[in-house]
Parts: sequence; structure tokens; C-alpha cells
Amino acid sequence: MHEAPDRIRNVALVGHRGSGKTALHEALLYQAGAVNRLGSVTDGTTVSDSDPDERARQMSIAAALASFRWQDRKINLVDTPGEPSFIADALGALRVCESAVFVINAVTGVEVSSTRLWTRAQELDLARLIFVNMLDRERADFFRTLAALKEAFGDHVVATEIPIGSEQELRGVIDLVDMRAYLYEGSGRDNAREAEIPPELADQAQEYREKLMDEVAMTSDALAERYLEGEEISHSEIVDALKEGTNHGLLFPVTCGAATRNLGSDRLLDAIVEDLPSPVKHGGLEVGELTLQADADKPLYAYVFKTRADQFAGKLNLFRVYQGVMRHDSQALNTRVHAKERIGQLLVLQGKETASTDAFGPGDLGAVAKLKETHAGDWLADRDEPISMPKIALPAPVMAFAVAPRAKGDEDKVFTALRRLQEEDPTIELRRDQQTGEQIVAGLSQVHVEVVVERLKSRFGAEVVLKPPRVPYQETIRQHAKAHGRHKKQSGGRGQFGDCHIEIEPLEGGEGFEFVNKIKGGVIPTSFIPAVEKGVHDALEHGVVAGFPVKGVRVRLFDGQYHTVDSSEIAFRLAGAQAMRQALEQAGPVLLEPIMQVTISVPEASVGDVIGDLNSRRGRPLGMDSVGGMTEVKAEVPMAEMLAYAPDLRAITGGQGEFTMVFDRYDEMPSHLAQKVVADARSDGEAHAA
Ligand SMILES: Nc1nc2c(ncn2[C@@H]2O[C@H](COP(=O)(O)OP(=O)(O)OP(=O)(O)O)[C@@H](O)[C@H]2O)c(=O)[nH]1
Ligand SMILES: [Mg+2]
Repeated sequence: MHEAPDRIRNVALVGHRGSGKTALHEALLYQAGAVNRLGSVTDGTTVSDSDPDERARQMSIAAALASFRWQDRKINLVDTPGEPSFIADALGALRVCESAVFVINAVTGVEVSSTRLWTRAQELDLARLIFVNMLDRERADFFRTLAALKEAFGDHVVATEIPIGSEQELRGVIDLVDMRAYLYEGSGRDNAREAEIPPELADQAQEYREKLMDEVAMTSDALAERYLEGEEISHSEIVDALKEGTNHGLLFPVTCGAATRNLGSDRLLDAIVEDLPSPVKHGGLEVGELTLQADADKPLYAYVFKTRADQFAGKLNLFRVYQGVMRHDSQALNTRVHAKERIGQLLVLQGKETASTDAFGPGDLGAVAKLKETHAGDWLADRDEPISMPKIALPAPVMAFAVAPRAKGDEDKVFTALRRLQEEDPTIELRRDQQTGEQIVAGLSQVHVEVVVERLKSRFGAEVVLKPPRVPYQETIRQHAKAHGRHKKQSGGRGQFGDCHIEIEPLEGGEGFEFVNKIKGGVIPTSFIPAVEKGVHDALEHGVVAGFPVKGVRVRLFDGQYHTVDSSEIAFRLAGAQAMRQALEQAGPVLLEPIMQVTISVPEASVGDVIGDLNSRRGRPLGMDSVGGMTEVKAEVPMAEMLAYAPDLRAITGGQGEFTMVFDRYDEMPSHLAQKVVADARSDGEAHAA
């Protein structure tokens, strides 16, 4: 038996790092009876942050699913990481859910990541609730946060509750639909008590009730007309309009509370069940040619949105069934590898416990253990038809480190482990360094790569040393130059002969490479031209300044010679490379370095120090913005200066600052600094030759 799709609610908990998503996830589970104790992030006892490294860092790293019942509905709740390095999991969760609950910190307000995630939820047309959390904390302010939410996300953000008291005095909430108060004592399951609105808050409650009514009335023309005529709108009409409006993304209710005090989670559960859509609400999902429908009688299509390691079940794949039914002891086709997977055990993740089940119906989220080849991004289906989800735009990995096994001979072990980790996190990039042959691991930030290293050790027993990140320098030319290359060898038997003349010049835009063949009268036969081009390429791979790849060059091949007997492809290739190296020497070669766009979010008091520090890193400030109580500084900084920024920013801001950066462009390096890079590259080269 599987759950009827209209009784399911798929909800992603999203928001800025540290806004209390995991604490709220825990409170919702506890309130619904899925766990017996209210776990805490600080004690490392939550369901969602179950990995040792999540506990050690007190932050979520991977998406975590928990399924439980409330008001006889099945809620599939996905907790997601707020740290930008792990954003892939938040974006992935938004894709498989109909709704999102945005968790906002009432002290710091709306922060960068929330804005980014809101845009994504908007694109996906998700229904949204907002939970203003941490109202019990010092300097928390519900009304300031509400104003910031409206400014960031528009006027359809509307409070359905306001708090009673704040900071240490937080006592409960007023429901603006029922116009009743709910007072909370302790953090137990039965901590709420209904009461009259305290008289001193009556005016404020009335004021916000009217704002709510203005929004609710606008969800339908008929209602709007009656409301504007001054007619009475009944309680049940308000409830229905609120539900419909939320369901269709016409308005975004704001509720509030304090997750760690289990204050407000009962009411949030009600809102999830009553106001958020089920998987059948908005018709089918269109993927390419197919429209998948929440219909149990149609062929199976399930999408794997997350692969994660579980300490008991091993490799787990979390999936969403879009159509048909996923049954245990069955087979399903993985449409990427065109191979059958045996679906052995199907698992319902119920908080601390895991139960097996015989089927997941359309619209449901579930887990399956022990699949051989399947990982996140794959489809499991009845038919082998090509199908692919539109790709999510993920940030590019910019922080690259070379890793070497601590013990000699562990290369294979390390590599296999890295591949497994990459299955769990698509923003990890693995490659070999062309110049040194080293294994490179690239991620979105230093923290990101550090987590990879910790997991290599804790999960695979593979210990590695990280070498400081390498900056991917490039080279280019500034002038026009001509050169001649000749390869000639005459040592017994057949000789080797190739000869070419080229000229080179900078290519507009600086990025690419162009090869133009201007040979006339067959002085080099057409069949040898590609060999010359290959030779030119060989030389471009290791530039003459410091051995970095050369970009932004146009090469014209205009003359040469050949010999009917002694000419060969290899001879022309060597001649081409020789000509190119000489040409580069004369063409004013320079070193280019990557420039990053950096966004730093810091408390106002640290802004001066942060900018001073950026100046010493050759940074160029681009502007400042005030976002939710923090100041956001934007700047351009050379990547070479940002390699170990995280710990420095932590020190400057007393742990309060955060930053993200993305690659922007390549710029010429100042010559005194270029000299140092050249010297380093030389000594590196010698070390490798030795
Ligand atoms: N006082 C108070 N503390 C809270 C509340 N909610 C969460 N916290 C604490 O705030 C810290 C961050 O909470 P988390 O639940 O880990 O935040 P998160 O959004 O899951 O963080 P990431 O997973 O890193 O994005 C933890 O120490 C929590 O105990 C709250 O309502 N009141
Ligand atoms: Mg978390």
C-alpha cells in the first residue's frame, strides 16, 4: 500500500546558514511524535545533522529527509544546508518539493542566501511559508524582520501571526485569522494554551489583521469586490482564501516562533497541512517530451535527488516518484546507464528510525539502499526512454587543492573514495594537473574542500595531505611577431624534415585561439597542415613565461618547405612547436591571473577593517549594501590573494563574517608579482625533474 498523493506534503526547509532550519526540523519532528526527545544542534543530537562532521561544525552539510504524519497527512520534510558551499543540496530539494518553508533569523533578518533561494523557488513556482525564528534571542525583532521580508520579496509577504513579547520575554503568538492568543510554557509537546489577546496588544493585532485582510481579499476578484464594498467576510472564507492564495503562490504567509523552545511548531505543522499544496495540485511535471502525472496506474518514473551515505544502511538514494509506483523486490531501469537495478529494500526515513515499506506511490519521497550504479541526477523508470531533468545552474568550483595520499601506494584508494564523494556532491570537481600530474580537488570554498578531506578519512580511511591551492594562471601575448621553425635530421636511412613560417598576434577578447592557414602554391602539402597546428598547440600548453597555458593568440601559417621523401607529420609537428615557442618569446608574453568577484557579509562595525584588509590584498571595492542588519561589501580581488581568506575573515570579524566568490575574468599580473610566480614555477619544475 502506498500513500494517496493528495495526502502528501513535500516541504523543503531552506534559508541562510544558521537561521535554525535544523532546529526547526527537529521541533517539527518532535511535535509530530516522530522523535521522543527534542534534540539540539549544540549537543549534536538532532535527527538531521547526523554525520559526525555536521555535528562537529554545527552546520548541515547534506540534505536530510524525514517523513512523519500530522492531521493524518504524510509530511516529507527535507532539511537543507544554508552554507553556500553546499547549496547544491538546497537547490536539489527545492526541485522535488511543491513547497518551501523559508526560515529567517529574527536577529540578522533577510540574508544573501535566502534571497538567492527565494529567486530559485520563484522560478520553480513553489508555494512558500516563512517562519521568523529565534524570536527569543537578544536583539530579535519580528516587525523589523517583516519589513525586511516585504522589501526583499514583495508585498505579498503577509503576517498571519504576531509575537507576544520578545527576546527573553517571548511568551507566544497571536493568530490574526482567529484573533486568539497562544501562550507557550516549556518546550514539551503540550506547551501551548489558547487565551484571549492580551489587552495591551489588541490595537497592534487589529492593525496587522487589517493588513492581512487586505492581502487575502485580493486573491479573488469576487472577494475583493465585496471587501472593498465594506461587506463582512466570514471566517471560513478567510481561511479558504488564505489556503488558495498560498497554494498558488499569490501570497506568502509569515508565521513565527523559536525552534529551540518548540514555540510555534504545532502551528507551523497545521499551516503545512492546511495551506500548502499536495503533489496533485498543479498537474503533471513536464520533462522534455513527457508529462509525468501523479497517477499510480501509469509507468514508473522516479528521480533521484540525493545520494548519501548512511551509517547503518550504507549508500542511500533519496528519490521522488513522479509517476507510477516504486515497489520493493522489483526492478527499475536506470535511464542514464541503460541498466536494470534491483530495488531491494525501500525505506521510510522516520527520524531516528528507519522502517521498510513495500511501495512508494506517485508524489511521495522515499529512500532505497544498495543500488549499484545509481546516484543523484538519475531516473529510475519502467521504460528505457531518454529523460533528463533540466540542469540546475550550480556555482563553479573555484578553490582547487592538490591532494596527495599520506601513505605511498594509496593513490587508488584515495581516487575511488573521491569518486564516491563526488556522487554525493556534484559541485566537487576532480582532475589531474596537466603540469604536475597531481590529483586536484576543486570545490566552492575552503570549507567545502576541508569537508571532503575529513570525509575521506572518516568514511574511507583514506588520509591525504592538502597542498596550498594552485592558482590557474594563464599567459597571453601583447604584440605581433614572426618566427621560423625547422626540424631536420639526417642520420642514416630516411631523414626527418619539416619547415614552417608563422606570424602571431593578440586575439581580441583574450580567450580563445585561432589558426589560419595562408599557405599558397602547396609549399607545405595540405596533409601536413594539421600536424603544424598540433605542434602550435603543443607549444601553447606550456607558455614561455612560466609554463602556464597560453590563451588569446591568432596564428597565421604563411610559408614553409617540404621534402618529398623526408617530410613526415611528426617533423612538421616539431617544426610547428619550435616556431610557436620562438614567436611567443618575441610577442611580449605576459602572465594573467584570475580575478574573483567577492561578496562579503559582515557586521557594520567590521566594515572598515575588512576593506583595509582587502586593500592589502590588491582588492578593488565595488560597493556596499545593507542587507538585513549586515553590511554586504562587494569587491574584485585577485584569486591569489584569497586562497586562505576564510580564517582571516573569521579573525577580523570575530567569527561573524561570511563570504562567497565567483570567477570573473583574467587580468595581466603586475610584473614584480609575476616575477615571483615565474621563480616559483621554475623551482617547482626543477623539483619535478629531480
Ligand atoms: N535561542 C535560539 N537559538 C536557536 C533557535 N533556533 C536555532 N537556534 C540555535 O542556532 C544555531 C543554528 O541553528 P541550526 O538549526 O543549526 O541552523 P541551520 O539553519 O540548520 O544552519 P545550517 O544548517 O548551517 O544552515 C544552533 O546553535 C541552534 O541551537 C531559536 O529559535 N532560538
Ligand atoms: Mg542545518
